[in-house]
Amino acid sequence: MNTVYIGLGSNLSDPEQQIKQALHAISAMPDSELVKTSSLYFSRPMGPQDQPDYMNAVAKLHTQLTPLSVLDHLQAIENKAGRIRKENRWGARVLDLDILLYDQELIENERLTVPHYGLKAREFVLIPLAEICDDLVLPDGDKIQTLASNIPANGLKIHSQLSYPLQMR
Ligand code: ROI
Repeated sequence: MNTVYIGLGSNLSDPEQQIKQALHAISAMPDSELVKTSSLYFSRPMGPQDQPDYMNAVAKLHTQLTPLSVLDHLQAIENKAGRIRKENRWGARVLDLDILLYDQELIENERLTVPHYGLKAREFVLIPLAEICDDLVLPDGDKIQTLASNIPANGLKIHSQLSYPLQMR
């Protein structure tokens, strides 16, 4: 059994619903169990500011799938949501699903870098991670609680709870 943390983000096409639907799809992944979700957060865009605010959340998954198989499933969920790949790397997106951590593994290949390269610089990742796992330690020994309490919140705020099992509209 492996523990995977997934970052979810959306700023187009009803972001709240995109994130709820994505969590529902993640909960249906084979050989996996969605064990915890953070609150749903409002966040200011990182990168170009001429795009809508984001909704972000993180989820904790137990899985028997390999990292690349998890990635395949997440990309299929993104594609189903209408995500167009090769769009502006820093631009608005319907749905972004990132593998943040896979156990304590360090993964570096052409499809995947874990821990996620942006993890330590993103308040919309660190603060929700600290919410659901306050004793989490990164592979390099950094404590999530320390990182989360030292990063500027940049307007990040809780929008609503994501109770699980999810209430689908
Ligand atoms: N900014 C915020 N606030 N949330 C995101 O999920 C997000 N995702 C991105 C970029 C464009 C870096 N900015 C973001 O990919």
